[in-house]
Amino acid sequence: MNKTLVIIKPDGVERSLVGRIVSRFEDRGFKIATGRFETISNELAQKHYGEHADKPFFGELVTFITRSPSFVFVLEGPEDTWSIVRSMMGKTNPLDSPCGTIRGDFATEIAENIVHGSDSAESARREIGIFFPDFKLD
Ligand code: FUP
Repeated sequence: MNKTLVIIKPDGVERSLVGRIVSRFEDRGFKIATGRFETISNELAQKHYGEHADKPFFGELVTFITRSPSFVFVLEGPEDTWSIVRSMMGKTNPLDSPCGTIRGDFATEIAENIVHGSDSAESARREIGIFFPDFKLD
């Protein structure tokens, strides 16, 4: 699997960080295969974050991700691109993320951690299917 789903979340778009974040991925050698700005609907948010439906932060998470446009895109690179993207993002909690990672450089709060990236090849297939159902995956 050489593609992954990345979302620059509402906080990243509101703070005008899209160009700087996309540049990091392009500098690394990845290509944007498709992408768009989109205010994520409640329905898509619930589907995308379905694994967290029973967590105490779920309501806040859905409210956050739907509050204004995100930049949602498919990133293409070498095999296991999802894993390289995850290492560039840092940890879920920005305070645990080293400088040099996206979350370590741009965020301080777990609830507003700037970026989403698929966490496995299976998640990448599932999430690309949710946001770009017509996108041809090989
Ligand atoms: P990640 O894969 O790093 O995006 O993290 P998770 O899938 O575990 O969590 C999804 C999102 O839920 C995170 F990006 C932020 C939010 N979250 C919280 O707000 N509080 C938590 O304790 C854990 C996650």
